[in-house]
Amino acid sequence: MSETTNSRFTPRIFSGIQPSGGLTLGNYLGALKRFAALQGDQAQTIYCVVDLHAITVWQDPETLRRNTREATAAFMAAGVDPARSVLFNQSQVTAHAELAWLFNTVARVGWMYRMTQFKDKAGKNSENASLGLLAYPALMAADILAYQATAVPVGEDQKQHLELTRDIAAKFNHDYKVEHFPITEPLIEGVATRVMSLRDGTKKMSKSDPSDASRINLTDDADAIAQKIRKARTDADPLPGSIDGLKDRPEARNLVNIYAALADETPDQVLARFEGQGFGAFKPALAEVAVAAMSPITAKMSEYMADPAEIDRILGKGAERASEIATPILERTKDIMGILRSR
Ligand code: AQP
Repeated sequence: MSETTNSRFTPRIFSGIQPSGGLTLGNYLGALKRFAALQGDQAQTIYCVVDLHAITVWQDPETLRRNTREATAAFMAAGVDPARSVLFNQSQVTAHAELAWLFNTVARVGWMYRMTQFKDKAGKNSENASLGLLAYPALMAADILAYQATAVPVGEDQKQHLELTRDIAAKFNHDYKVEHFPITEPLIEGVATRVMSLRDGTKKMSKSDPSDASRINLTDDADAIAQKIRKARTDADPLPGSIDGLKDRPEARNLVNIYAALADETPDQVLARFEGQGFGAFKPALAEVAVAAMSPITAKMSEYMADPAEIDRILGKGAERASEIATPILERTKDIMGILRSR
């Protein structure tokens, strides 16, 4: 099936975030901010806290429950409106897990072993990783294709998983001679598709990095943000007049990109103002921009978190709406595969 035949599907955008820790500035700039901006475009937007993905590595049960609510609060604080988007947690819509099993029979083992995220997370002791960690991309394909989603906004790090979703859809359509699943388009846009660690400009900023200083958490207060930026690793050279001059300076490039994304400017616009200056001048300016952008989000998150029952109600309602879309698609998938149901 060619990509142009996606036009036969209702335009739908799906994306998710794992509640595997507190969310970071990387999650905000690479995902949440864009999720909010995509609402109200032509496509229906469906956003999910992917708790079944989070448990592919060990999660303390009480912490997982809290992180699921906190991620939901972060979605809403970043501007995702549960009235305009479908917002829910993955495990409350059983179509995800059911379709994932069906896709486990479509995907090949070799495809899974090639995933760099599996290699990174499983590390040297991959025999001891959970089977779920290996099968993670089949569940991700199910998340997306349970809604026949035509587009998925993600950060750069998820590109390989999305390609695997496309491979699963194409193989299913080919094997069963149908055009049941779209070949979903990745939406990887903007200057912050890959926000890097504040301690190492070659590593992605990640919520599960052991070093808290490596990231800005969405729950950090103004002092913590300013302190982390002050201590961020940089170099001693002055800033150049354009981003091309930062090719071999990953830490400097990361801070300039973060500034640009937070201020809704291009990196070159930022550098035009700071050309010739060092980090002694740039870091306090970045801290100011970061605090101004993040403080209202942190404040709204704590307001939402003060009423966990309301968060649970929103997730439940969202799950009902999500289920209404996903169930007929799952049922049709079972029909295509010859799965008999008699009740
Ligand atoms: N550093 C980042 N820069 C830009 N985008 C990012 N995303 C994550 N980190 C960055 C985007 O956020 C969305 C949700 O990602 P996720 O939480 O499901 O998993 P992840 O990509 O594995 O994020 P983490 O923080 O690194 O989680 P852990 O540490 O649990 O593995 C995705 O769209 C992702 O691209």
